[in-house]
Amino acid sequence: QGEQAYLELCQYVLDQGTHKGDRTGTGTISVFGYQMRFDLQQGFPLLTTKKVPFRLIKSELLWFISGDTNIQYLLKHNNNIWNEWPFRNWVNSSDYKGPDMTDFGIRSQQDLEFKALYDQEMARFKERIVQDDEFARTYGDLGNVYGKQWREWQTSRGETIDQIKDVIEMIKHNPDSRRLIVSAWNPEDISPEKAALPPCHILFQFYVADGKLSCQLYQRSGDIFLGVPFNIASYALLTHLIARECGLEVGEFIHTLGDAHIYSNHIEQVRTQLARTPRTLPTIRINPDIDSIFNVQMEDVELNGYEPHPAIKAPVAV
Ligand code: DHF
Ligand code: TMP
Repeated sequence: QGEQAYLELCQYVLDQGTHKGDRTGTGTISVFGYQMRFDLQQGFPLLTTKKVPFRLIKSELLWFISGDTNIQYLLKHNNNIWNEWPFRNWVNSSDYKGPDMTDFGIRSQQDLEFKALYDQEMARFKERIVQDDEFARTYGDLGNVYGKQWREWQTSRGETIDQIKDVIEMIKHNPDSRRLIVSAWNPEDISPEKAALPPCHILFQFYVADGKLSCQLYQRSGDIFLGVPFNIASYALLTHLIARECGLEVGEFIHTLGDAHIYSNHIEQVRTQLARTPRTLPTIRINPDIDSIFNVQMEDVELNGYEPHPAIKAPVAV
């Protein structure tokens, strides 16, 4: 069963990982280079050993596919997973006049009084992003992140490339191609001014054999407890959507990780999860009337038979 591959990764990093500092100052246990395989015929790989909010994975993927990079879309879908990064740009800007929010990620975990202040500023920020389009344009945009790179890659000649549209055409017309690739990593675009967070899932490749579509992702950096469960389900869903559009069955999702790490403040949570027994994987159903991946709406993707263990909370490292 697919979930086992994830639990083995967790155990492997706990057993074999080295302590390593990181950009956020949190500290991690980390390994370099790891691969998991998920047979998508065996069920949809949404973890059952903790509840993973599929609704958030779905709206994030539809946001990428639409080419949008502004968190206003996510907030309108009640999705808060990307708030911290544009918020950081806002509180570091000269327009921000509120209380000092330096290192809000770490401080809000250590200082309850500060956390109350942070929660209040974050609530104000979110409200303004939703209500004030002008403010959202300036402070809600993550820059050159997935949506932009997938749908409107900027070329040096000032043109744009729609990598998703192109790869779908290639899968339909030249399925044996060994160049079925979408890349999100552009060395020109990784400076903090151009992207709030340089892409973590950098490159993916499709493969067609025996009427089945497989997908392999290279992820340069993986937060094993929080990000990776989302990433697995997100790419599995993308593979389902593209397979359906191309008249193919689903094959495997292969997840290749570079720096695979467990943050030091997630270790207890990982141990709790490892003590649980995986359940039957859910399945997904995509509305058969959908003619293009670009027209998929939230209600067109339905998750069935998901009966996970309870959610496990953990702070996200900013
Ligand atoms: N930074 C770090 N340090 N780790 C990440 O996983 C990460 N992921 C990003 C952006 N930056 C990141 C985008 N994806 C959550 C999951 C995925 C994600 C961001 C955040 C998260 O916090 N998940 C919670 C539930 C959150 C909620 O219910 O709103 C979880 O328990 O899965
Ligand atoms: P980094 O840019 O210093 O590698 O920090 C990014 C962190 O976010 C790192 O812990 C990996 C994590 N991450 C994921 O695991 N999955 C994701 O989809 C994203 C956006 C981030």
